[in-house]
Amino acid sequence: MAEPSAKKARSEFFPSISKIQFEGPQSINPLAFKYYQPDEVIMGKKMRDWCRFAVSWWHTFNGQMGTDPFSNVKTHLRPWDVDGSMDTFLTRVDVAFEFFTKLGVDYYCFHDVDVAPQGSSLQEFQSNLDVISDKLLSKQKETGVKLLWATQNLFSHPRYKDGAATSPNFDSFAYGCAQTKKMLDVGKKLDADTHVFWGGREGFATALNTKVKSELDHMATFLKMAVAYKKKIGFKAQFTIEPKAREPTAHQYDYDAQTVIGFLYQHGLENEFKVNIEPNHTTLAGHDYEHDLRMASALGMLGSIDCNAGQPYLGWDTDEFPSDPRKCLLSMLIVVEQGGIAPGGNNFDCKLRRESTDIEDMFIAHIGGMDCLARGLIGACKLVQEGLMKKALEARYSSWSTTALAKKVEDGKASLEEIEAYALKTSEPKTSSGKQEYLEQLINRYI
Ligand code: XLS
Ligand code: NI
Ligand code: NI
Repeated sequence: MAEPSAKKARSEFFPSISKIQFEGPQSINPLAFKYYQPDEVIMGKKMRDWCRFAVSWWHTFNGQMGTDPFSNVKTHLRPWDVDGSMDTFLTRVDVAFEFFTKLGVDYYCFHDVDVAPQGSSLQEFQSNLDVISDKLLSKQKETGVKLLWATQNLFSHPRYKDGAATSPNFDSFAYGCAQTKKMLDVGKKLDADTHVFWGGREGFATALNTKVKSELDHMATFLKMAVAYKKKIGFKAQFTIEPKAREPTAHQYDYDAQTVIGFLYQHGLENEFKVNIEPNHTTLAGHDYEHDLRMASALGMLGSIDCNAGQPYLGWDTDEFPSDPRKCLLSMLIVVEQGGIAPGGNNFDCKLRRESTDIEDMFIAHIGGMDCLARGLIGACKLVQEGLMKKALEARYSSWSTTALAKKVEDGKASLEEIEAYALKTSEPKTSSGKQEYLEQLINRYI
């Protein structure tokens, strides 16, 4: 397959935009950072290493580009979106790396189908991926931009209409395995830090036609084979599963963080996978924005973040750029408390609104998201360093550290009988205030 012409490869796709600079919180320039200073060290780490920002290929370069459930006609018309040829896909690599470099982002992520045309057979798709990944590799070397994660799209093609790892059709399952194997090879070639498994259509529309137990067992087997292959080829990436409660199926298996973590333990996969949390999915599960980040982190399973936001008035996966400082503070607080997010990161599984049609909006959206999370990081570090929240938390649980029997309970060495004896000789418990309003007021100090 021919490389794009030298003229195309050299040309600038964003000629009016130069490298985005930090101008400080007083700046009103939408094309400048107000908070994000990549090399600024805060609590022992550079901001870039706390945040590990990544651009998502599918929403930014060739996703649905302004389509929504009510129109598949694109509103984001880009000059490089010529056709479905290899030439167009190769040009997009130049577009993408110019974008990453000007934005100053260290990572990117993609699905197989985002970067290469599928052609008319699996063989053709694989060889297209070989050509494209050669170019991605040389661009990575040239720019220093790295791959946060790659994944296989096992949900768009009609063969996956009933799922892939949980398909009732074995051949669809087999195609899903082939795509996965190939993407593990590509991930290794491009030195990806993690590898994401989003279940896509792993779930069911109705239980009336579904062998639920067999499907779940097939999914576990699929994941085990992926682990085995990863080890065989010496691919070091952290595997993650991305939970999602709804969409596309009415009943998604990977409902939320705790469901996925339970599944991993059930199948002895808890040391092989972590979770990639998308807060927009968390809200679809009926939880608060940062709930799954909190649960996953508390259980030592938070591996990476698809940092986006939903639209509560719509109730579907709208993939908006994060712009709420309170939510960003609470998310970054979890990252700071667990000491970082590496080898995962914050990838923008976010898309411009259908109405946002200017090319510069691509930059403004990412700058806004990066800045909002950087601001959250700064606030979170201050909150942790000042220690007031921790003090309130410790006070609330103090009886667990001041009572000898409580320690025995935590060590799993106490019996119900001895606790009964303790309760019988202890006067009515004096509980303390939960201090929710105080803490809500306190949090606002760091936003
Ligand atoms: C879809 C998911 C998807 C994953 C990657 O809702 O968020 O974009 O992040 O397959
Ligand atoms: Ni996602
Ligand atoms: Ni999503």
